[in-house]
Parts: sequence; structure tokens; C-alpha cells
Amino acid sequence: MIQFPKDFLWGVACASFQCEGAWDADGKGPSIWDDFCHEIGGNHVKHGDTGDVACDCYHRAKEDVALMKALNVRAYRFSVSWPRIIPDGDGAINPLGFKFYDELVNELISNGIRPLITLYHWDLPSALQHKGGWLNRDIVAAFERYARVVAEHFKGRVDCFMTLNEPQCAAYLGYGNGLHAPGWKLGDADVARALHHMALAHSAAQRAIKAVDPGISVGVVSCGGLCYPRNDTPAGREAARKATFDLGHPYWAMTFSIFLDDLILKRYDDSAIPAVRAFADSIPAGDWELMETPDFIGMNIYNARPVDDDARQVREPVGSPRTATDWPVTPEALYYGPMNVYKRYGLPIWITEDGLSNHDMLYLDGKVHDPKRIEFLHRYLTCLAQAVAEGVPVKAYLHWSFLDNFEWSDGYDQRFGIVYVDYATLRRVPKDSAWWYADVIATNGDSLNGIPKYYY
Ligand code: GCO
Repeated sequence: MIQFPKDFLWGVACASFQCEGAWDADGKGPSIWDDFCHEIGGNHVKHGDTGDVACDCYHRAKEDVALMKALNVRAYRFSVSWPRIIPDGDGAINPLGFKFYDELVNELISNGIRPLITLYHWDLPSALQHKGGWLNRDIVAAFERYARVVAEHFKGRVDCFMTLNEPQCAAYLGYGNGLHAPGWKLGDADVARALHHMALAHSAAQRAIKAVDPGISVGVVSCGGLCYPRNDTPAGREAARKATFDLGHPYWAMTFSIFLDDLILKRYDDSAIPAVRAFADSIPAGDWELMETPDFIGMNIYNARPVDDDARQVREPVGSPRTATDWPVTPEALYYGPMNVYKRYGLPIWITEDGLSNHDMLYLDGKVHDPKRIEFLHRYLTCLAQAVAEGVPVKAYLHWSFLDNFEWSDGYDQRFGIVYVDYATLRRVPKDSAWWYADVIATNGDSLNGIPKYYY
């Protein structure tokens, strides 16, 4: 029997650069993602797509919130764009910076939807990048100030903040392999340094937010490769746990442990490769005392990889299902992922993102049929319920994403929304999965018992 706790929070998520558009409206400064998309000959984003218009959420707060309400959504995780509020990152505050967010937050509250703010979802003010971005330790103080300004502004209206989204991607894709803005390609020590500054920035921001109102809950949103056992035996489970947190491979930066160990356990895992170990040894001892344990860990989970009893990665069963991004469909991720992260850090867990990209299209009947998304979610949520049943304190599930949106270097090709966006007209069309999810929310997960309704 699938059951979720009575106060379980069901919602949807998105991020400023991916959906807002209005890239230079009302005094906003440029961000590294504006620069990355606009760079002539840069070729960083598929088809040369940009965030200039995106889903135009900036001008559609009322319409979008009304749609969320129609879909029974209880919480909306969105991010604030730092360069809207402080155009150069650490200078003057833009008087019009909060215009859109005020409208959005007020609409959400008056429709009974809880606003959840992410402070940093990758759109760093360009001026800070020119000073070294996350490699320059001064960014910690700039982020702390920005966090305080936002928390003060929304005092009494927003009771939950997430400081950083996926430090791992921001550091590795931004400063390591250069696939994301700012597109720098540096070595292991610099990637580790960027991550460490993010841990300090989270901590300083958490202190600043708590000083504004100690009742606000503050989390951090993490990602990383997750593993599940090919053989569900005690040995297989232990191997999957070990492989999940291992730092002894080229993708060490894309693990939950590289960020959360530094922040919460105040150490680096013994498995770390020599470059990371050397960086860890260079950290001033006083830094560990600056680390603030978050109130909860946000996990962005899309898939996991199978490992054998020796913690070695094995291939997925031949012919396994995949998504449009060519990611494997592995519902086990929502069982083993929260389970292992909870065992290691002992903190409440929020699923802050989960979902899939699908080749959705508007059908001739005017609807968007996406049975694959329904099937995917049904299976993933069933596994999440199992983790909850076994005692993992999972408090929320925030589906990625509400609308189709700008998928970073993949531009608009990947459709992650439960609501279809017709980019030519910006019209929103709820997909079948949106109505299916509305039913999951209305029944607090009870509708997951049995075979899903595929809506056509
Ligand atoms: C990320 C982000 C989202 C993505 C989503 C799908 O992890 O990249 O948090 O912005 O759009 O994860 O890839």
C-alpha cells in the first residue's frame, strides 16, 4: 500500500534563467548565462538558443499561478535572479529588482501555494565573474549580503530558502569541463576550490537568513551520481552505498559527497583522488568552524547507475528504457538515493527535482499526450514511497518541471514540463501528466495504488 505522510509537500520547480525571459528588463544586470548564450561564435548552446524570452514567466505570474492552482500544486520552488536584485552582484540594489518576485509571491500566497526560494540557480552577475566568480573567496561576502537582502524583503511571506542549486554542476560544468557558463576549463584543484567557496557561501547565507528570522528553514540543493545494487542483497546494497560516495574517479566533482561532506561532515572522504586530497589539506583549519549544517538536504534525482557486489559499475539490462536526453529510466534512484544520503548525513530530505525530458508534441486533438511521463513518475514515486515507509524522512517532492523551459546547453529541445509551452505563442497547454499529477496531489499519493490512468 503506497502512503505518504499527511503533511507531505507536493509541488513543482523551475529556475529564473530557464523560464523568466525579460533578460534586460527593469534594471537587471547581465548574468554569466546571458553572456554564454550571447557570445558570438561561442556555440555553447544548441541552435544558438538564449534565455532572452524563455517562457516569458516574468510577464505571466498571474496566469502561471492560476494554472498551478488548477493543478492542485501546493508549493512552487523558483529561483531569484541575483542580477535582478543587485545588478553587479555586490553594489547597489536595483529598486525594480523585486517587482516580478513580489507579484509572484503574492499571487502564490493568495492562491494557497507555498513559495520556496532558491537563491542561486546559476545566473551569476557577470560583474562577479569578471572578478573570478566562485574562484574568488570574496564571493562569500557578496552572496551573504544578497541572501540577507532577499530574506529581509520577503520576511513574513517566505519561510523556506534554498541557498545554492547543484554546486557540483555549477563548479564542474562551469569551471571544469566548460559545458556550462562561464565555460572555463580548469583543473581539479580549481573545481574543488569553487565547491569549497560554495560551501562557505551557503553557510554565510544561512547565518544571514537565520539572523533575519530564525524560523525560516534553510536548505541546500545537491546532486550527484547515485548507485543502486544490481543484486538487491545486503552485500549489493553496501556496494551501492560505497560507490555513491566514492571520490576516487574522474567524476569525483559530480558526487553528493564532494559538497555535503565538506559542509556537513567537515572532512573529505578517504577515497578522494590525490588532487582533491591535496586541496583538502590546504584548507585553513578555521574554515570548518564556518560551516553551517542545513535544515534539510534538497536532492535533485533523475537516475542512478547499477553496480555489482564489488561496487563496480555494470551496464543496465539490455534494452532498458531511456528518456529523450538519453538518461536511463531507473526508479530505484528514488529509493536508494534518499536512503543512502539520509544514512550518511542524518538530515530531512526534500526531493527538489525529479522528472524527465520527453519528445512531447501538441496532438491534433489539441492535447499533449505523454503517457511515458506518467509511467515514469508512477514508478519513481512508488520507489520514493518505499523509502518513506522504511523510515527515510522525505518531506517534499517538487517535480521538475512545471513548464517546458530552457535546458541549459540543450536549449529548448528538451521538454521537461508537465505543462507544454508553445514557444511561438508562449501558450501553455497542460500535458496529460499534469492532470495525472494533480490527482496524485489531491489524493496525497493514494492514486498511485494500482495501474496508472494514462488519460487516452
Ligand atoms: C540541473 C538543474 C535544472 C535542470 C534539470 C534537468 O540540475 O541542471 O537544477 O536546472 O534543468 O536538472 O536537467
